[in-house]
Formats: sequence, C-alpha cells, structure tokens
Amino acid sequence: MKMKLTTKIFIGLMVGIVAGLILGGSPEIATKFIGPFGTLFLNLIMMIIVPLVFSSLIVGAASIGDIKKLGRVGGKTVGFYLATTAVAVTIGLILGNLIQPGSGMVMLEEVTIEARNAPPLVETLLAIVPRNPLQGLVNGNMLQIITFALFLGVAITTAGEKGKPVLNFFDSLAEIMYKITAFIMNLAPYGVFALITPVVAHNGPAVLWPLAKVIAAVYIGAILHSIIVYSSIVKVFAKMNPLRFFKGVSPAAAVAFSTCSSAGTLPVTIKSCRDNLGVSNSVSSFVLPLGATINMDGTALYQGVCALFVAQIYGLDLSIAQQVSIILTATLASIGTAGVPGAGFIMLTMVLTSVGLPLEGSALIAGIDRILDMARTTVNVVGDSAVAVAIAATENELNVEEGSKVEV
Ligand code: DAS
Repeated sequence: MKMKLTTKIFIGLMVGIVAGLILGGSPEIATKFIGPFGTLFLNLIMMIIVPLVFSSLIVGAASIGDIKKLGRVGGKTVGFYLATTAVAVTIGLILGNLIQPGSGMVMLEEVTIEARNAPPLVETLLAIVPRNPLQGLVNGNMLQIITFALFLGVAITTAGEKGKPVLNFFDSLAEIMYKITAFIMNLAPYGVFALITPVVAHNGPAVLWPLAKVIAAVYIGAILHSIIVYSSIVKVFAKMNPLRFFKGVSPAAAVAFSTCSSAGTLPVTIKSCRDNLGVSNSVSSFVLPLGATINMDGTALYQGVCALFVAQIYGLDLSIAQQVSIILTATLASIGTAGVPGAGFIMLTMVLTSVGLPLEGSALIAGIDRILDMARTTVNVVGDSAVAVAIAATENELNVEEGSKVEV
C-alpha cells in the first residue's frame, strides 16, 4: 500500500525527535553527520522560491485580469491578515497574564541586547516598489517580487495578443517549477528528519526545563489560535470542515515546523493549498507569497507572551495602555518580519522597546528561541493557508471537489 506523503513526513519528524533525544549527549554528532542533509533540503526548497513565486504570480495576476478585482482580492487579503495577527497577539497577552511565565524568575545576568530599530512602516511600504526589479529578484526581496509580478501580470492582460507569448512563457515556467516542487516534496520526510534531529539534540530537557512555562504559553497559544481562529475562518467563509483543512495543510505545517522558515516553506504551502484544499492558482499565487512575507500570526502571539515574560522577570506590571501598544507594535512588526529562522526574535527587541521594557530580558529567550520559532512559523504558515482558503471561497475559486480527491 502506497504510504501517503503526509504520513511519511510525520514519521520523519517523530524519528528525528527520538534520534535527537538519543544524541542529546553528543549533539555535535547530530550537527556534523545529520544536519548537512537538512540544510541541503532547505537549500533545495529555497532554490525554487523566486522562480516559482514570480512565474505563478504573473500568471495569477494575468488571470485575475482587471485592477478592480486585484484591488478587491488585495484588500480582503490584507484585512484578514491584520485582523488575525491582532487576535494572535491578544491571545499571547492573555496567556502571558494567566500563565505568568516570568513570575518567580529574577533576571540575573547582565546582557546587552541591541534594540533592532525596524525601518519605519512608511519606509517599508515605499521599499515595496523596486527601483530595479531585477535586483529585487536577485536579492529574493519577496515584496518587490510580488509588486513587479503584479504589474507584469495585469499589463500582459491589457496587452492582448501581444502579451500572449510572455504569458505562455511564464505559464510553462510556473508549471515546470511546480513539477520540481513535487519532486523535492518526495525528499521532505528525510529533510524534516535531518532538520529536526540536531535541534532536539541541542535543545534537550536541560535547556528547555527552566523556561518550560514560556514554551508552554507559546505552544498552547499556537494551538488555541489555530483551532479557534482558523477553524472559524474556513468554516464561516469556505464552509470547509476544519479537520479537512488541518489535514490538507499538514505537509506545509510539518515543513514549517522543521525549517522555521515561512519563505522556505512557501513552495510546499502553495502545493498543499492547491492540491489538498482546492485553492485556485491565481488566489494561491497571490495570497500565499504575500502572507509568507507580511502575515505572521505565530510571531505576533510569541511577542505578546515574551513581552509579558520580560515584564514579569523584572517585576514590572504592564498597564492596559502598554498592552494595547504591544498589540499595535507586534501587528506592525509582523509585517516587517522576514519569513526566515529567528526573524521574530530580532523583532522582539522592537516590541520591547515600544513599551520601555529592558531588552536584556530577551537574552533568556535566545537559548530556546528555535523551539519557539518552530511553533510560531507553523502558525504563520497555517494562518496564510486559512486566509487563502477563505479568499478563494469568497472569489468562487475554491475547487472543493478537486482538492478533496487528491491524497493528503
Ligand atoms: N521563522 C519566521 C518565519 O519563517 C517567524 C519568526 O521568526 O517569528 O515565519
């Protein structure tokens, strides 16, 4: 009997965790002999991101055709993203207040952390339009790639017959990149195993136990947010059974969990949404690259928990006004957070600064940040997929039949 890919990926994950616990005594063996295979897998999926996203977005924008529809889909997408991110950080703050992860701990070590002043929002928005689109492509600047591809796609449509050769070229390039994604996905069980083993070997119980309450708060928040918010979104807007949604998105969730990179998981997210959930090419190739870049619900939730953790280890009480400021800052910070490992930790210093919390408190988080990144990146990717399902449904581009037939 042909084992389903999702099952194989899950087995890869479980075997990797066991192997990591066994190698906990000598983690350097895991890093030296297993880690490189994980890096190879990550490089393979990173290799195809730019050509896959660029070509499929041009074809997607060309199929959307008119600017009006693009504006409507774009407006809905950004609206969903900001709303779910604000809810996520609120859940993080509620759990931080309930679980009190920092109470009873006293910040001892004097560590200086440089506050990362993220570029002002205006600068981030202006940078979305590339002065040199080829440079944006070469640098893998996702927002600039998205902008340039949208202009190209819509212009191809308005060019009529003259635009057809270019559209056909990108249409076949997108199909070819999709085939490469399918091939790489067959390596996912091994890649996930090789990525997770060193992480578990290096982050054994001895490292995790002292901060177990922080880890628990972030993981409980991630699960609650996913179950409450994403089940509601797919149920209300797409009339989709939440169990079917979570099953369909599970390959992308497993790759996000082990790579800690939304951008790196993007080819798998696009494939899972199209093949398992029936999201159309035009919606998936617009909503998902945008989400991998600006929608980080898991990261926002993590920042809510960690801001309270830092306040608590210094015995500081955060006023409601300060907690509201965290909701705004974490929501905006998530727009500027890159979809790569550890990006959320860098943005945490910006959130702490916004409410005048000592940056040194985040030094305690640094040691376990990879474990927290696994949960928040998974939520980021699952959240992007839930919005893609909702947008496709509201645009009558959710092919439920086709999506349900494909094996998951
Ligand atoms: N690892 C980031 C991502 O890829 C999220 C984060 O670091 O917060 O989504």
